[in-house]
Amino acid sequence: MNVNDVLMNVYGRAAADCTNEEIYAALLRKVNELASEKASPTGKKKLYYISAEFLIGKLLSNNLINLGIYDDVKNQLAESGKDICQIEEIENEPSLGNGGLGRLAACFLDSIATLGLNGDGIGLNYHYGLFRQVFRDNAQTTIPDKWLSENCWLNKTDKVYPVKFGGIEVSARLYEINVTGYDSVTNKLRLFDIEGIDESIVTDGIDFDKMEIGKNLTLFLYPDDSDENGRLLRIYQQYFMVSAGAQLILDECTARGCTLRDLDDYAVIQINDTHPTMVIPELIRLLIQRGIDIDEAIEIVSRTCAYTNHTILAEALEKWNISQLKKVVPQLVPIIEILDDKVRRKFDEPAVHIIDKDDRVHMAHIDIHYSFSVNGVASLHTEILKNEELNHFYKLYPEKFNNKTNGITFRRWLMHSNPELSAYITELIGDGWKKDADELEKLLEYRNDKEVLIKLLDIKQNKKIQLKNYLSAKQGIEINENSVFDIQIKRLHEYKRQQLNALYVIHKYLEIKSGKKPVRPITVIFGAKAAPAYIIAQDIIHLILCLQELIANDPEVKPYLNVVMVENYNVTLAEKLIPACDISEQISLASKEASGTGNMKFMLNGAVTLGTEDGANVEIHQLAGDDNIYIFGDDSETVVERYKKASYKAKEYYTKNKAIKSAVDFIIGEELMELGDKERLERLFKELTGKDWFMTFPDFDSYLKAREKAYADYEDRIEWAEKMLVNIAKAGYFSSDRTIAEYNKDIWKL
Ligand code: 26V
Repeated sequence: MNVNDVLMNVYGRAAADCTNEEIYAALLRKVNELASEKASPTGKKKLYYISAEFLIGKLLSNNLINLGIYDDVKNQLAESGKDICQIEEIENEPSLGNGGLGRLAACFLDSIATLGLNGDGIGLNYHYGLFRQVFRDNAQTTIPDKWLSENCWLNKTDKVYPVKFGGIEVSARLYEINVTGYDSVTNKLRLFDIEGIDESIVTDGIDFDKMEIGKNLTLFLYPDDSDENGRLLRIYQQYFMVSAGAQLILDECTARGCTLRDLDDYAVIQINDTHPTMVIPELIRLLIQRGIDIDEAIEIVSRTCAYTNHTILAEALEKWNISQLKKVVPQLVPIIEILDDKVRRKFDEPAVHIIDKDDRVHMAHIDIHYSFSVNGVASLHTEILKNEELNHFYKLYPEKFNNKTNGITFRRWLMHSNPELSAYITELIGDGWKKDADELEKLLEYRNDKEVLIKLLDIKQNKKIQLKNYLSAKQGIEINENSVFDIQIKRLHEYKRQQLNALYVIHKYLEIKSGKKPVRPITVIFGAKAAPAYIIAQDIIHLILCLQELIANDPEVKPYLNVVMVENYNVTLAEKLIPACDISEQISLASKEASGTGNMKFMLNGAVTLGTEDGANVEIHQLAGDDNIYIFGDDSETVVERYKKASYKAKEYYTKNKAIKSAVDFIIGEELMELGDKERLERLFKELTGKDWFMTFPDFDSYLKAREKAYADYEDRIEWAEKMLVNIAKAGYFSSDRTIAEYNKDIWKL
């Protein structure tokens, strides 16, 4: 592609005479064209990956990389005095996801296309996505995040499907985003939107009239569901997505020659968590409508659908009341009742029934009984599903259960976010790793090569300086590039235990105050959004922001400890933070984090993990080896036992352990009370000392010890660089290309 030709064509001016906005708009159109011209995979069978979230991130650079023209375009722009990074800044990031689950779906689309597999994503086109986070008075506030604009990657199609709810019918318009594979085919992300959407009904932050389904349906991702109308709206959204999706799937399959009875030869539907579960009864309903009897329809659909579980947290496993479903999707209720009835005839055990004694429909139970595959997302997670959470189901259907350890796309999380490291790896071992990530192991040859290790440290330092400059320019945050960067970025949830990290910060603050200074300054970086209705999560953000302010204004502590919480943490920020990280905080309560994928991104970029034996950390530990990771805390068996026995008493740890008591008391001590909100700080204090449901205290001592050990080891720079190298070399397993190849071999069989 000749950039100047493209621009001359559109504007009659060359790059040097165009604004960054103009260049972005023209490149977007041209790249979209090039992506569309690429072959699409063919073949009888097609995968449909249905998900309420696709956290795709910005697409310009990603597409340029996958089309193989990134360096060329970058150089051409540079010759005209234009910086591709500045042009990237113009693009809005679509916030079509909450966190890991949505980002995983995006990595998967990239790998599906890269492997040349015939598979599209199906989801929703939320106009405002997830909220944009703004800090005010040391607290999170939320505003709409308008990402759609004239210059975005969404292409309108002329396909429209009717979707009927109890009482109202809407039209689902299909939009598409090209998904480019790396040196491969182009697939599509298909997003449905209602025709009558009305952005003007949003008032006061992210509030809107939840009753106006015909106007609000696709405004936000996961609107606050703390009230009944919010919960109903989620059911509306889910049904809208799966009904339009099911119609699209049947249309496409019949066009390819499917007779419906052989649907599973033409389609495989991967259900991403329980949000798209209604696709099962909806497909059954549509097949019945087209003349197939119900028993056969159930068989056909069960052979076509596969389910992925992403969490064992009870509160995240969706259950809808029959009364809610009767209101929103009355046509599905008789089908769900028949599905439940069939289960009851076969199995007495109430734990596996679909409709429970309180008339609640357990969505995951529909998935497990009526799909042919059930998978967890990391080895430990799948074992816990089989032996604990879903044990009743595992006993019924052992053959359905399988593990697919998550992965990440190296195109975005190394080639794009860390071109310096990427180029150096290629210099050392050639570029075969870009297609076969296992080749990264060739780096091990250099683990004792001082010159290589020094170069790795140089690259890290460079990324730290880049982050420093970025945060300073964009958020007015100042950090010291010679400090150790210790980073925890992920959704805010008590099970992820940002509060444990915050207690460490308080502990360190008190140590410094008492004269014990760290050898090297420490920068603790947080990034996290909290659900608006999740009060304790908001309180934890408040605590961190208060600590940030307190420390920034304390000349005695400031030179040694810096705490910063970046605002509106998203994919774009992750791309800047991860390459600059020294220590990756993965400190969830063992058994609770299904997998984690940030942990893999950090590892790939040469950060060393400080973590519990949870989720994919277990596999990171096995691969990196004891010397190249800092593991602490109770293991999942201990934690599961402690929950079973209900034996945990936070108060006992609080009264007996001096370090815990001092750190926790500080939350309601005068320094923070002066700065912060009394109600919030007191509530958090009470939650920790009275309940601490995610067991922060039992792991506190071992966390301190492991973190101090990591900081001490960091001082031997060459030995540390070897740890970095081993982590990078062993990260190949976490390529989503490997994960997708496994899905295809074991489940999809495309
Ligand atoms: C959802 C909710 C919604 C209601 C409030 C509490 C709550 C807590 C957790 C969730 C998680 C939903 C599923 C999810 O996002 N799981 C994440 O999936 C990632 C990809 O597999 C995985 O890496 C993360 O460990 C897992 O938490």
